[in-house]
Amino acid sequence: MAQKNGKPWQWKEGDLTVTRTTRWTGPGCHLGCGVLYYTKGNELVKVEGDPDNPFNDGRLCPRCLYLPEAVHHPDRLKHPMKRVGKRGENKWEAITWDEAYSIIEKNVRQIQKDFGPESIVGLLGTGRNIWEKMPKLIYSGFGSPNICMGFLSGSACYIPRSALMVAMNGDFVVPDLSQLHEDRYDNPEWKRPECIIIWGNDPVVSNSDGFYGHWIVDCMKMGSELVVIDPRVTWLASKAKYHLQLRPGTDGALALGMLKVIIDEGLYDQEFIDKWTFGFDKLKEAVKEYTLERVSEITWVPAELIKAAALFYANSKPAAIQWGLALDMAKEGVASAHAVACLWTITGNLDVPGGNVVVKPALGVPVIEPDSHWGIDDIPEETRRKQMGADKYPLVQLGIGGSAQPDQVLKAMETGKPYPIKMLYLATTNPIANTAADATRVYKAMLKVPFIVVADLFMTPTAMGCADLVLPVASSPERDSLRAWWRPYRAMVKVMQSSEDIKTDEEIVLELGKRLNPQEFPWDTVKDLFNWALGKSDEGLTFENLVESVYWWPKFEYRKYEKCLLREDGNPGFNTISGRAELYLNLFENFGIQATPFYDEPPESPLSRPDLFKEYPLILTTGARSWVFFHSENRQQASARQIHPDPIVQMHPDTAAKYGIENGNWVWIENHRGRCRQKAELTPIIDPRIIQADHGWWFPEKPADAPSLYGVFESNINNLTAMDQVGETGFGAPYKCLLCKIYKVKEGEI
Ligand SMILES: Nc1nc2c(c(=O)[nH]1)N[C@H]1C(S)=C(S)[C@@H](COP(=O)(O)OP(=O)(O)OC[C@H]3O[C@@H](n4cnc5c(=O)[nH]c(N)nc54)[C@H](O)[C@@H]3O)O[C@H]1N2
Ligand SMILES: Nc1nc2c(c(=O)[nH]1)N[C@H]1C(S)=C(S)[C@@H](COP(=O)(O)OP(=O)(O)OC[C@H]3O[C@@H](n4cnc5c(=O)[nH]c(N)nc54)[C@H](O)[C@@H]3O)O[C@H]1N2
Ligand SMILES: [Mo]
Repeated sequence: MAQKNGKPWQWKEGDLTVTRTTRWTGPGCHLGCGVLYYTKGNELVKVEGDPDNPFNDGRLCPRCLYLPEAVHHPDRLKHPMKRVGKRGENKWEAITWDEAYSIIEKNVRQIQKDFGPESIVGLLGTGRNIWEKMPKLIYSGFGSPNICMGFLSGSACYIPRSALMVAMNGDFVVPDLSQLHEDRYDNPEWKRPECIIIWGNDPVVSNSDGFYGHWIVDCMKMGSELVVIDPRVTWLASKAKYHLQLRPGTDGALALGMLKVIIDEGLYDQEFIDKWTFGFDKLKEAVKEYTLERVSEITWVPAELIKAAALFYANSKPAAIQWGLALDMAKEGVASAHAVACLWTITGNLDVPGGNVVVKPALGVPVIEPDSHWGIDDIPEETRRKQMGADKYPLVQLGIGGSAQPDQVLKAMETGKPYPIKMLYLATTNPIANTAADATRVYKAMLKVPFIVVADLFMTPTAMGCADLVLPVASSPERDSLRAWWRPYRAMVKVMQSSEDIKTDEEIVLELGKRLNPQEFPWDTVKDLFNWALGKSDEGLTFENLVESVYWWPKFEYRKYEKCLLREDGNPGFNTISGRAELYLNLFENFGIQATPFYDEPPESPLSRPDLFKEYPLILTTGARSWVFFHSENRQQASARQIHPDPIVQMHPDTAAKYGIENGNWVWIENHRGRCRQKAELTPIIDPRIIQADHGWWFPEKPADAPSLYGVFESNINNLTAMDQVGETGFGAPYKCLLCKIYKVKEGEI
């Protein structure tokens, strides 16, 4: 493969070596920005954005700029550790990797024999550098069909939207801000969207799901205008043409209302609908009841604003929608996502330049592409049928974003039914600090599981409280690896190693896999594994030439449904049952799930639970992203804590005044499940009827041993969230639309 970008990938500056490569995890991140690592031997001295990488164009966020502090942090785990005291007692013994692998191997074999491999569950966090590899270890190595996110109720992150996209289009769909082309905004085929809707997403802070938020800022500079749908006045909302400040959890109603406006005004693309979509009549029927008056009442957004935004979107050509987590974090998040996806479909913005385009893994290569089922074929059919939750939620069988349903895994841990859970293998997740709803319930259930392994960079509350074995993992600049989230393909090259006894996730997967099922792990080294995977494409890619070229964009095509590029049978159309983009979902109909989009009131809201609302009169949304933290990570870092020292609950000054709260006061946030304390930030950016609370807090500076576990239950907003309030698909959960009350923390309570 020719070097495409002309610049060297490594050079010397004085006594520093500079390496152009990709940063991904750990610590966590969803992107994979181009960086320049400045190293001196095994020291990472500084990190800069790579100005010659079209992905991020030299820009970086604080977490990357502060990376040397994270990598060289004294709290990094340095050796495999075996628990020698009781769980939570903080008594550990450093052991060798050989001993650690032997302990895992012994337990896996014993559980396979006594209970069956399905009694082992693999738990992952979000979008870190293991999603493509861990399944191979769980499926081919452990023989278990169960892998899911770390007790994330309803798999409520991207998976509800993914399930919808798979049913509706057979593939994933993303807004097209030129990121699929190496020449970016200069690409002759690309068009700048006239309108960009930002829906339940704060992209300049979160850069979520492989989407770099500043691409929106670039488009704004070139003239794109925004519609922002968010209960808070985010930075982008303050610059939007229309800001729809809705009640949390009512996105489905809003989208249905906008669809009705567009349909009533005849602003849909009749030709595209006739030729390429399925079920428009049923959609028309489904939106009828969502009149502007009714939708305005549900959502709190003025009717004329809903109408203006809908008209602006439908009249702009092209127009794109960038959506976010808030859609997933409603019980029927799948149905809300469905309504939003109907907007881009009926307006003819699907798979056109500057609209919402269909993306597939470019080359179908394991290890590098989002292919979370690498190894599933090694599991016998009989064991596969035992996937946790698949009997209750048939979509789980499709294996969208994992193969087990987290709420059902929890129930099995608690009850031993349908079969007991005997081992958890956690990599990239810290459930009791962050991922799990109902943190104490999950903690108690984990204590019942006899054998738990955690692979992490740092000791976490979950590892401290529950693990029997902790494996020390390498950070991003310490690992050779690969990265693709659609496009581009990127190499990550190891530039240093902070301590001798750490290993990369890839090494652990390979070495453990070789012990447990050698014929399925035939590679001698991780690089051999990468080259085997890359060799499966016809592009002449090798790990070595990808390192040298830094990145590689496979060609991207628009209107693929016309060009026979989407279906396996080689026909035109979409990769769905009808061959069309399905406004009415045949797949859902087949499983007895509602096939048209609908609105479902949050299970705990002023309308659905007026009884609860009397006692808990505020609406609680949680987890808006911080510039300096990735979920529960980075809390050890002085730089991050300087910017964001304490857990913050945002509230309007009028709300604060009502409860006698002043800026900076510690307050209790409470509902019928539990409470936690955070510091009040008075701000006019939020509606007085809503508060927004941080997620992911623990305090590395507080006592490690139980019951404190680094103060993990003190400020944990997931003391208030519930497991098992999931949608009819098994996906979606109301993490961002709850009820609560607030009151000041009394003196002496801290
Ligand atoms: N710095 C940083 N970046 C991250 C992460 C991180 O922890 N830190 N986490 C990563 C992960 S896993 C994810 S999933 C993404 C999430 O990133 P985003 O998709 O951007 O999600 P959030 O920041 O949680 O929320 C986005 C916006 O939704 C608004 N909101 C709250 N409730 C509702 C609602 O009911 N409806 C609507 N329409 N809006 C609502 C909030 O005010 C917020 O501004 O970020 C990723 N990127
Ligand atoms: N209330 C509320 N709760 C939420 C959310 C919310 O908005 N509100 N957001 C939810 C969402 S969207 C998600 S996706 C989950 C995310 O939750 P997770 O992805 O589970 O994130 P963490 O709990 O921070 O755990 C990540 C752990 O992985 C380690 N780590 C980082 N990089 C690597 C790596 O490369 N290898 C290994 N082995 N370990 C690594 C970190 O040190 C950290 O301890 O949280 C959810 N929790
Ligand atoms: Mo997420």
